[in-house]
Amino acid sequence: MTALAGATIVRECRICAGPLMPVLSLGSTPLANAFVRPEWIDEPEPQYPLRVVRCADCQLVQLDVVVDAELMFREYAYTTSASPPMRQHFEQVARDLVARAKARGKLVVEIGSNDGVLLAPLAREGARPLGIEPAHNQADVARERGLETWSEFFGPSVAERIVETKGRAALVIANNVLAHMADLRSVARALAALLDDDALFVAEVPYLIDMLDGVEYDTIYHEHLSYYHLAPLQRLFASADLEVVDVERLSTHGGSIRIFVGHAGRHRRSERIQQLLTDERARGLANGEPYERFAEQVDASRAALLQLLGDERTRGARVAAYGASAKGNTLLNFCRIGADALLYVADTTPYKQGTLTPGMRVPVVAEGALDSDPPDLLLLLAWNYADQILPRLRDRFRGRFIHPIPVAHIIE
Ligand code: DWN
Ligand code: ZN
Repeated sequence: MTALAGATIVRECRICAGPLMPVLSLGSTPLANAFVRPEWIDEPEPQYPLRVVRCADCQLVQLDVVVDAELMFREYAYTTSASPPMRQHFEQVARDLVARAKARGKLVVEIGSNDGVLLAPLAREGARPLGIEPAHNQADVARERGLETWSEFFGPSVAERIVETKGRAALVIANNVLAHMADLRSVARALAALLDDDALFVAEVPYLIDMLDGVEYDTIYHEHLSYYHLAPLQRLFASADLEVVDVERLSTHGGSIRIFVGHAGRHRRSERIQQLLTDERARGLANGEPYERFAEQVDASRAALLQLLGDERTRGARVAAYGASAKGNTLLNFCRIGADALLYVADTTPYKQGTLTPGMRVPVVAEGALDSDPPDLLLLLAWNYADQILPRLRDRFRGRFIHPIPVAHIIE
């Protein structure tokens, strides 16, 4: 490990300690959720190298620059409830998982519970939910809603305290948070201690294969330390005598997998595990070729987006963006698209409105700007919700959309 102010450079794989090989560099960027408030505009924004590497042994794709978790997650702009599709998604997740884990009346722990978007439906399904959420601002919102939440980073000592005070859990859930965790092996050990004998750990993580296929380079930012496929996850959980027993593919966040994990030997193992492992092997990830292709596609994607924006501006089009997502900030910074090219970014999250995007400093505004200052084109920075956003915005926005990936294209 090597020090860098506010960050650490790691030299070995976070799952198996194997050697790391380069995949792609996206330059240096500020933190993707570090929206700049007006009173901070004269302050420098810390930037950190955004470098993707892969393990030569277990093949985990990961970042080798790890920004301190305290800097990224204690105060957190991303508010899950601000995205209506995620609210619906988590209603369904609560119904399905409480039934599958037979968790009615039992302790269900959610790691990374944000503003309680899943804790609330878990309670309605009759479980006894406990949220673990390091971001004080988000944990406060959940507590105000009457949802018990501890403002902590999950790990062995938190697991121990939960077991001491509440017993072991029937179900532990971690959605879109395993990618944020640096010390994966101690998290796996903590899960082993927290799970009851026949309990399940269920996690949703963005899927590496979907990122590669969709050229979703914008999902790379410092919060996302790992870009998972199933094979390295299996190895991680085996290190704590846990076993991945089922897997599903999901469309959320540009393509994710949901893994089901239990104590080794306690559950029937789904055939879907072997199928997905076979598919993954057929990709030839170990020979590096898919990553070389990805790096070329990323450069081509940036060039195509800049060309399209340049052509439209030459024609006099007024362009704004929609969805001040974290991934949008990777995209804007990597492509160097700033306030000279975009009027604003409209977003439903009150916390982000009135700020500037990190790095490129485009003003973030409420959706009302689409009426008061209508653009001709909207660059979709939350393309993962295109199917929901486009029909909804049609009432108030008559212009065209730019969908930035895999290759920038216009949607009329
Ligand atoms: O892991 C992470 C993922 C899951 O969520 C985090 N590290 C941070 C976050 O990533 P993101 O910010 O790229 O996620 P979203 O969900 O794509 O962000 C969408 C943004 O767009 C939010 O700021 C909300 C906003 N939005 C909107 O303005 N109108 C979203 C919808 C659906 C809308 O209709
Ligand atoms: Zn490894």
